[in-house]
Amino acid sequence: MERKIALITGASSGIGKACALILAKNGYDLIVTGRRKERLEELKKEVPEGIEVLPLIFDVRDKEAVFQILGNLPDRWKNIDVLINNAGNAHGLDPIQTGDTEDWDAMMDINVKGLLYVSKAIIPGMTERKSGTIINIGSIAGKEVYPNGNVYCGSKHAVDAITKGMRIDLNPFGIKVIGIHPGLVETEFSLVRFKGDSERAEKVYQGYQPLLAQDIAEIVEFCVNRPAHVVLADIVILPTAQASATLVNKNP
Ligand code: NDP
Ligand code: 8X3
Repeated sequence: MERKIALITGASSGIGKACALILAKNGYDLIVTGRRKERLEELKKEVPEGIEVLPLIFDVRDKEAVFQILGNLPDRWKNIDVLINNAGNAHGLDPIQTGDTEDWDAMMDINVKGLLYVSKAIIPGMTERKSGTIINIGSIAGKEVYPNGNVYCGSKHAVDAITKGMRIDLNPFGIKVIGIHPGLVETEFSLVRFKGDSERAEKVYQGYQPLLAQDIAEIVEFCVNRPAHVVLADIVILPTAQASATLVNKNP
């Protein structure tokens, strides 16, 4: 029997990388994407023997590159069973009145439009085969809004709405659409949000036990191993210390 194929965007670090590795352990061959080629080449060395990995280097904002690369996959890689739309980040944490338009562009272009472009490239194969699973990584920021989170929260609310829309439109094709919405996960996320300020980034995860990327990967593993008639449509996962987007029980 042919092995299943998963495509994970943003697999060069954090949640995406953990998802790639756990799916490899579950026997999936992997298409892994991101901008950092060397990271994706490294990931190839970490998968169990026999698992095949195809790294694809592109920026999800680059519509032409997305369609050119994903539209011309080698035949062996065309039948994607699981798509994980994970690539994304926050850029800045500023009040709306002083927010930087470049940060706004980055968040909307990567988190929302990038997800749409990749999905548009992959969905036709799924509708044709009448099977597939799409997992969109949203956020607690897509369920709630917090101070200075304005545009990032907007981008993740969009991901939540698009996920629901995908579930409705793809329902006649038997395609599962899943939204996973994590709270605080210790990854490179805050380092990117705070533009390389590692001291500020580390503080986000101090004084409590944040989620680990592996925790999200285990949810993904559970989702893809459900029987054909079961879809976990919408999942919010928080660290035990986090009660809401803004309430974290630090140093109890
Ligand atoms: P990381 O910064 O560790 O990973 C982000 C990934 O996205 C990287 O692999 C990066 O790859 C990729 N990426 C970013 N921008 C682009 C781009 N323009 N084109 C292609 N790939 C890109 O953060 P996380 O693992 O935490 O984030 C993964 C997802 O989880 C994001 O959507 C984030 O919003 C979401 N999330 C994170 C939470 C957290 O607390 N960490 C909580 C809730 C949701 P590269 O740089 O190589 O291109
Ligand atoms: C990442 C989690 O709370 O920083 O989406 O928005 S948060």
